[in-house]
Amino acid sequence: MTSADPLPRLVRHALPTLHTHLLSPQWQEPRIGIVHLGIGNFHRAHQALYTEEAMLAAGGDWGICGVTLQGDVGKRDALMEQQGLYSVVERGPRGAKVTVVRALREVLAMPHDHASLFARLADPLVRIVSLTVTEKGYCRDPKTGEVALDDPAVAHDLTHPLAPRTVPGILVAALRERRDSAAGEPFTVLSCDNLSHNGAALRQVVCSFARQRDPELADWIAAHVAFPSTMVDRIVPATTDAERATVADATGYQDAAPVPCEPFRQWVIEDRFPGGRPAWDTVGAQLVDDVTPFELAKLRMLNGTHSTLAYLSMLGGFDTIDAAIADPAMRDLIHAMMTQEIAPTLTMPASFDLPAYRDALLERYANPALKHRCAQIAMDGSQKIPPRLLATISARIDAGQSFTHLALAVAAWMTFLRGHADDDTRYEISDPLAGRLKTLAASAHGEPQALMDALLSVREVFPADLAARPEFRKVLRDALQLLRENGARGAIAASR
Ligand code: CS2
Repeated sequence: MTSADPLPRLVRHALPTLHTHLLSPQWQEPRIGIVHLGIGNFHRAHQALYTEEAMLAAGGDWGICGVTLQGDVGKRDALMEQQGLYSVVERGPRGAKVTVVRALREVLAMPHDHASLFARLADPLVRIVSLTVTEKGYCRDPKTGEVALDDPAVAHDLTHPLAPRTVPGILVAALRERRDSAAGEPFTVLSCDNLSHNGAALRQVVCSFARQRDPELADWIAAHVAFPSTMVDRIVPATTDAERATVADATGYQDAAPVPCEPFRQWVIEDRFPGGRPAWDTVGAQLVDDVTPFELAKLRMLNGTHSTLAYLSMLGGFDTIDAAIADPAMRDLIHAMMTQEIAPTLTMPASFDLPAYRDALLERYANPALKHRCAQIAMDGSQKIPPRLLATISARIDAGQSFTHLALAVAAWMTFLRGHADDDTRYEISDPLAGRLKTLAASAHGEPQALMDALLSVREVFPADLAARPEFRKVLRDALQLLRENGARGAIAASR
């Protein structure tokens, strides 16, 4: 081969030459036992790896069929040309570790592969349907927790139940088939998104969708389908050419879809799987009765500070999380926010060390190799702000305690919606409510009180009772004023 020849593509018959990049040389191709909706980077660097390790440790047919719900045939084809193989590039302070993952057996793109997906979902070998579809994928009405009937995609699925496009529509159609099949056995539905009480939240959305058309089916789902909650954690940025180059150098193969991630990972799962599950507990996942304390700690400590870093950085001009946390004033602010405002709202099992959890987070953020872009975390703020920041603020107000740092984070999001940094650099706002939020923010012409009044009226984000609380309004207004007068960097310095 000359240097101009392209590298061969990563495919299964190359595996024997790749043993230094495999978790173990032994491998028996499993049949598909899991359908995963939302085959993004997170799943591929987290649950898919745990699942491969669990199969290596204890066997089982838990191969994965991954589904993209956005019609992303490019992603499907890239992964299928590699027969489902892809590499995880773990980037730590001591360099990169490349692992080729084999657990993914099939990739489908909805709506194109509708028939194949429903054939899979009807297969009794499929005992788990897991999801990473981001907050907006749940089509939830934030006021009631039920399916959002005013969402046009939900309305479509209710009138075309055999051609669903939404997550609740797909799950209900598949569960109906399972109920009516000879075995009559459902699958377990496993939400792996960053929502509070993600299993219960998904159960409510699915049951309320089913109830619209078929109350008996809704009752059957409520009685027979398990929706365990989980807390998932691993920082997984978007793929760049750097990963493709790292994989090519390390393996000599071309991987069109590698995934970067940090070395750390954690998974806490409620152990309710009537149809069985991979032996995730043997490979580091914690199987517990109640995931709530872990989920709240992660959402509030990690995701809450991540969003804070993201919005302050978009205004103040830090590109990546490691650059932001390297700023001493920003680090002090995030440390103080976790120590003084977030940690006291959490009730953890005795063995859980919150100060150590905080320090580990700060160290993870400082990872210089990861290059996690703030713009990525800043997406979908309308979905992320309530569980990550507002729930903590409500808990602080209820306890009569201060929340100035948390309010600064919300103020930074509101200010971010104007669409430019303090130095006037423009950026895009990516959010399901982007159009409305941008119009509301623009109508305030930068005036703190007007900006606050306009955005607090968005009920999808701010519950009426919180938006009306005088303590909240006062502290938030002061934070908006601070940002307006000093810019983000000045506000961060003033908050130390
Ligand atoms: C991040 C999360 O993009 C974001 O909003 O806060 O994806 C975060 O990296 C993960 O939840 C870490 O487990």
